[in-house]
Amino acid sequence: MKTYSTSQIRNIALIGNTGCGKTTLAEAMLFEGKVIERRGSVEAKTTVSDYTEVEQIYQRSIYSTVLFTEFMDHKLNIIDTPGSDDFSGGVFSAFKVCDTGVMVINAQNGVEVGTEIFGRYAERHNKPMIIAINQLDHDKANFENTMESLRQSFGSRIVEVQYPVNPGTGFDSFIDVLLMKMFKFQGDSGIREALPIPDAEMDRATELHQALVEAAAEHEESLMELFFDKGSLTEDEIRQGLRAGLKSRSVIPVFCTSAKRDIGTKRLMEFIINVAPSPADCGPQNTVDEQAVPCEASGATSLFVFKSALEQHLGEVSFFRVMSGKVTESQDLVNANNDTKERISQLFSVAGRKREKMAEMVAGDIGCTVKLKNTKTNHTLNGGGKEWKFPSISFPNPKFRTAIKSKNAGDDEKLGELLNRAGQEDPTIIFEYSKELKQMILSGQGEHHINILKWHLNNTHKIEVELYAPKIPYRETITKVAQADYRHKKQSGGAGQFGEVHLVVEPFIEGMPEPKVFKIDGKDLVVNVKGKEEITLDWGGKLIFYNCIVGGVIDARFMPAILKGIMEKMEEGPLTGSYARDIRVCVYDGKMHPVDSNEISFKLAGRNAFKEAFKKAGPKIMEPIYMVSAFTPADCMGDVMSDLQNRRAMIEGMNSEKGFEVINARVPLAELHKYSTTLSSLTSGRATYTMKFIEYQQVPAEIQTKLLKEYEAEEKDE
Ligand SMILES: Nc1nc2c(ncn2[C@@H]2O[C@H](COP(=O)(O)OP(=O)(O)OP(=O)(O)O)[C@@H](O)[C@H]2O)c(=O)[nH]1
Ligand SMILES: [Mg+2]
Repeated sequence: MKTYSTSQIRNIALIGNTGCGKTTLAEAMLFEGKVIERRGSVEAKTTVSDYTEVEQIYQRSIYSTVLFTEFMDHKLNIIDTPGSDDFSGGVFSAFKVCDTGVMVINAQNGVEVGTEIFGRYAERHNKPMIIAINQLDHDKANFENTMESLRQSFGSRIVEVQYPVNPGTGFDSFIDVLLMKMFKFQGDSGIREALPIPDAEMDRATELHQALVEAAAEHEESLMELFFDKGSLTEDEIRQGLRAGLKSRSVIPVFCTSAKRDIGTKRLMEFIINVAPSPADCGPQNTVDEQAVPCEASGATSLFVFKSALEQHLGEVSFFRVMSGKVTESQDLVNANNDTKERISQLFSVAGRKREKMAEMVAGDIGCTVKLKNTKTNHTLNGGGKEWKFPSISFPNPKFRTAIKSKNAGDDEKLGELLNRAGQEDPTIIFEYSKELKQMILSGQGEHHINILKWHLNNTHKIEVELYAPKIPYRETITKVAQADYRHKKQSGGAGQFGEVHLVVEPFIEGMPEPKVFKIDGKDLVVNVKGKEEITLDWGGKLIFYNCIVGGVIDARFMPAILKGIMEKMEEGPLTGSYARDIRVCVYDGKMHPVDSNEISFKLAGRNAFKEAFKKAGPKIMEPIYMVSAFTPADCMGDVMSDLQNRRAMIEGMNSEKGFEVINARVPLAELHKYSTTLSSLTSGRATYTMKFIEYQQVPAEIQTKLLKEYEAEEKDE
C-alpha cells in the first residue's frame, strides 16, 4: 500500500450498543474500499472484524479490531469496538487513538443503554460524533421513534443529514438533504443511483435542508453572514460549517444505513472523508509532562502502543498510532517507559487477520508491528532523542470478581503465568494471588468477560479451571478499651521459658491525644509513655505500639518480640483470622525471669495478652463498602432498586437522565457477587453500573454472628 499523508487519513471508532451492526458496517466499508471482494456476515462467521474463534462462537465482538480501507484516495482506519459492557476496555483504547466516533444505532430500538454510555465516553474523550441509524431494512425499524430518542439524549446537536424514504423490509432509498438528492439502491450490491427528490418528498426535504443550513451556519461567523445575505449556503459551505460544528462537538450529523444490505455505507464514508477531522485537525496531543506534540510528519518519530495481542504464527503484535513524524521499517526507537531500545522490524496496515506491509507510515496513521521485546500497551516509542511519554489509557474499574483455581493442582503455576499475561493483553482483566484470602482472585468487567478468558484457558491452553465464590477481605477492629495480662511459662527439663505482659488496647482514631490514664474496671490506670512505634499497615489502617514499662520490669530488648507477637495477631485477627486495623496498644507492666526469659517467651506472651484484650474490647468485623452507580432504563427502575435493597444497599441518590435512571448506592462487597449477571437479567441487558471502593464499615450484628460461626467451623475442619 502507498503511504498516505496525514491529511489523507481519517481514524474512526465504530461504537454503539451490542447488536446494532458495527461489525457488519465495518464489513461494508471494507467492501466499498475494495479491501475485500465479498461481504461476509456475522451469522456465517465470515466477517473480517470478528475473526477470532471465540468471537465466531459467540457471534459478537469481544476485542476491538483494527481495520483499514482505502476510499477516495484516503485511508480510513476503523476500530470496530465491542458493544457489550463486558468488553468495554476495547472502547477506551479505541478512543485514545481515533479522532471521530461513529455511533451506530439499531433503528428497531433507538437509543439504548450502550448508546448513552458510549456517547458519554465520546464526550469525556472530547471526540466528535457522527450517527448512523442502521438496520433500516428491518421490519421493525422505526426511524421517527429513533430520531425522537436521539433528540432526547443528545438535544439540539442532532442534525438530520438523511432520512429514509421507505424504511422496513423494502428499504432501498433515502433522501440526502445536504446534496438534495435521493439515493436508490439496487438489491444488496451497494450500487446506487442519485435521483432528483420526488415531488412527494420535496416539502420535507426542503425543510430539513434549511435546518441543516442553519445548523451549519451557526458555527462560523463568516458562514452566518453569508447565510443572512443569501438565505442559503452551498454544499461546500455546509460542509465547512459542519466541520466546525463537529470539531466543537456542537453538531451530531445523522445518516441512514442498512449495513447488512450495504445501503448508505458509501455516502457515510464520503462524509467522513470530506468533513470529519484528519489527525492533524485535532490539534496537538499532550505528553504526561504537558508537552504539546503536534501530529505532523515533519516532527520526531513517536509511536503510542494502544493494544497488544498474541496472534497465531506471529507472536506478540503491537498496535500503535504514529503520534508524530514518520516511522519506517528497520527504524531504531527508544521505549520512553523503560528506556530500552526497540527495532521496528516490519510495519503493517491491518484489517483483522489481513495485513499489508508498509514501508513507511506518517503521523496520524494506525498500524502494527511485531517482535518488540519490552514494549507493552500504553508505552511510547520515540526517535530523535525525544523523551515524550503519552498518558496511559484509563480503563474502567473492575466490577466482577471471582476466585479461580486449576482443576489439576499441578497447573497452578502455569495458570498464574497465563492470567498475568491475559492482564497485559487486556488491561481490564486484573489478576492477583491474595495472600490474605489465600485465593487467586480474578477481576473483570462481567461474568461473560471472565467466561471468555475461561474459554481460552480450556481451549487454547488446555487448562481446566474452576471459578468459585471469592472470599471477602474483612477487617477486624475494637470499639472500646480493654486490659489483659498473660504469663507464658514452660518448665520441661533443661532451660525453661518465661515472659509476662500486661497491656491495654483501645481503638485508634487519627489525631487522638497520647495515652495517659485508662479506666479499667472503674479504677484509673496511669501510663507513662517511654517509646512509641506507629505502624502503617499494608492492608490499611494503623497499629500504634507504646512502651510504657516503668522500673525496667521488662527489659527493653524484649519489646520488639512483644510487638512481633502482637503483629502476628494483627495479621491473623482474633475473630475470623482477617487482618486487624486501627488499634493502639500500651504495654505497661509485666515480669521477667533472670534465667528463663527470652524473645520467644515474650513474643508468645505479647501475642496472647493482645488476643485476650482484643476479645474483651468490643471487637467488630468490618467489611469493604463500594459505591455502586447503576444506570438503568426508567421502566426497570423498580426492579433494580428492590434488588439493591436486598443487597443491604444504602441508597445515596437518584437522578433521571433522558429516559434513564442513575441510582447511587453504598453496597457491601459481600453482596455484590455476580451483581453484573443479575442486573443484566433484570433488565434484559439494558442496564450497566460502575463500582468503586470507598471504605470499611462494621458489619451488622447478625452477620458478625454468622461469620464467627463460619470461622469456628472452618477452624474445626482444619
Ligand atoms: N436487518 C439487519 N440486520 C443487521 C444489520 N446490521 C447488522 N445486522 C445484524 O445484526 C446482528 C448484529 O450485528 P453485528 O454487526 O454483529 O453487531 P455489532 O454492533 O458488531 O455487535 P457487537 O459486536 O456485539 O457489539 C447480526 O445478526 C447482523 O447480521 C442491518 O443493517 N440490517
Ligand atoms: Mg461487533
